Amino acid sequence: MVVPAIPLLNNVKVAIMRHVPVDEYWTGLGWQGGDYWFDKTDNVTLYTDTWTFAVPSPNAVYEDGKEYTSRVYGIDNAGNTEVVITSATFKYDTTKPDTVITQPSVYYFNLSDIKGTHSDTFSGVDEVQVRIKRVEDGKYWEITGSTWVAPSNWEDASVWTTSWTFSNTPSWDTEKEYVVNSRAKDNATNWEVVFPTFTFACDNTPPDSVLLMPYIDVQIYPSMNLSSGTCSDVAPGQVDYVQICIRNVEGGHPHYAEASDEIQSSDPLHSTASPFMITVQDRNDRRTSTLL
Ligand SMILES: [Ca+2]
Ligand SMILES: [Ca+2]
Repeated sequence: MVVPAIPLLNNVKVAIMRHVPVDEYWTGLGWQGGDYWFDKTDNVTLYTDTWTFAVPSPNAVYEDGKEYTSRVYGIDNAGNTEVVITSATFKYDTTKPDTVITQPSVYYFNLSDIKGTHSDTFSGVDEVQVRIKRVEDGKYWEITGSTWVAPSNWEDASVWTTSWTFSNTPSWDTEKEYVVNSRAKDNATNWEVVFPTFTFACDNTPPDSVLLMPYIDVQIYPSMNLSSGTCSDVAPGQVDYVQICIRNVEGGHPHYAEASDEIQSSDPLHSTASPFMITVQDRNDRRTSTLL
């Protein structure tokens, strides 16, 4: 014959309090100023040495961002009541956390760390993750195998007070596009769902330029009101700007001008030795200079 386990306690009393606007107890129907205790006659179930409490109408109890206290005490089979009431105060948080990607902040980049900020209302950020996708094949960066995998893969970032950093980045292939996402989990285990996305291209290849006017093999001109040439950068890299230096080899100082500007110089441009330097820079600050 199986003897049913007898609870060690005769009864357990449980209460839920809220503190705003004032201390009140949940009755199952509403809040009241005086004590209200649930027990084995309603929502408390006793087992041998444990108990459970089914919160009545829980959706009506909890409000986002509010603080609550659970209180409990036991009564033994001899009728003795626990003197010290056990209580636990907790916050209810259903507001999702938020992250922002601050680095990279421009389309073209060449860097080792991805960085950002985080915030959360009520419980605070517990964890931040980063996901890096290689656009070329749609695969995701995985630290463990130091490889790219097909299934979506998130990796942990280091979390600071209001910021996060991710240093376990892959070796970026030049002229390739990547997409980075970040997301946070708060201390109430709410995950950020609408997370930020940033697309960037790693560009380690300097751009190129060709000077057409003055042309290198024609070194004597009657006048030189306009200089021109071509510039290029391997896609998806782009030329940021072109710079031209005109040097008077007879002792003058170099003159610089943006390519979009009209170059005006009082210096004669009929030198026979390297009077021009042309510099072109792409949007990742990679630069090529050619002395003509
Ligand atoms: Ca939250
Ligand atoms: Ca480039």
